[in-house]
Amino acid sequence: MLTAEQIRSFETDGFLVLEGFVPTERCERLRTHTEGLLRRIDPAESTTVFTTGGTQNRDDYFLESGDRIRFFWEAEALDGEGNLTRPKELAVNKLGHAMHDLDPEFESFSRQEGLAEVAHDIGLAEPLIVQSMYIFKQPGIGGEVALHNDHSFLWTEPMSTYGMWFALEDATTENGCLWALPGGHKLPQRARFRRVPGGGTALEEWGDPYPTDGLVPLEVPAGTLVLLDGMLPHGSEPNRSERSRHAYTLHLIDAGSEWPADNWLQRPPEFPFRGFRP
Ligand SMILES: O=C(O)CCC(=O)C(=O)O
Repeated sequence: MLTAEQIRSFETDGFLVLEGFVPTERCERLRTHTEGLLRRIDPAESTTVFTTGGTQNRDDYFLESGDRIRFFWEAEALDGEGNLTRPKELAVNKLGHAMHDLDPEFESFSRQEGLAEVAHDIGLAEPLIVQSMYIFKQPGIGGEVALHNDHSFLWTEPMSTYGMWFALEDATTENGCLWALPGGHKLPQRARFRRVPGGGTALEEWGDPYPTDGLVPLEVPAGTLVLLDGMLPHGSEPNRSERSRHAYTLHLIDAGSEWPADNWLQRPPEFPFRGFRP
């Protein structure tokens, strides 16, 4: 699926941009389907917001979402009492984290032709999809995603975490595209997010912060697939523009690696992680 040159580029940079991987009509179909899901959510279900930065102590509503489909609000969409200040469709930060196993439309997008081959080409002998997220990056209030690597949040022994990030809309520096540090996947691990005894989670950090010199914007059209090494520092800026920047992500690990019991995301034994086969 990938050429030797593309694999070399992924290994050198820690990311690879594949424009035109998904037909734009398929992106539009997923966006329309998700609009339907948003229409059906009940805002009374939760006041949980999703922001990054700080110690990231997540609540049970978040921690129980590994085998469900839950929604998380933008911080700027709620007032001091937790009331929505805008229509719910323009207030959700993201959906997560098991759409790929629970919703037929997401399931077929997540297991579309070509992805198993791509996962194999970047080094996953037996890929498992551990989570999915639909990220809205709402107009005006889409929150920043602080510079991080995905292995900090989805830890395996040894490191076998990879991300597949699909642009469902054009992503530019105006509406909060991804930024990445080419070659930064070779820097040492410097953080780990995990469940802590007594409940909740914490982000432990050590060593030097990631350098920000050398970060590059990944401005990509809808239909682009961006592959991310689990060690690669990446993030995105707030969206202060009038245009949304919808994206869908899958995170993968290798079945041969160990998934620690204190990772935030846990599945019951009767609902294990699955790979790309339907
Ligand atoms: O879409 C974004 O803005 C950030 C997504 C991200 O960092 C991730 O999926 O790991």
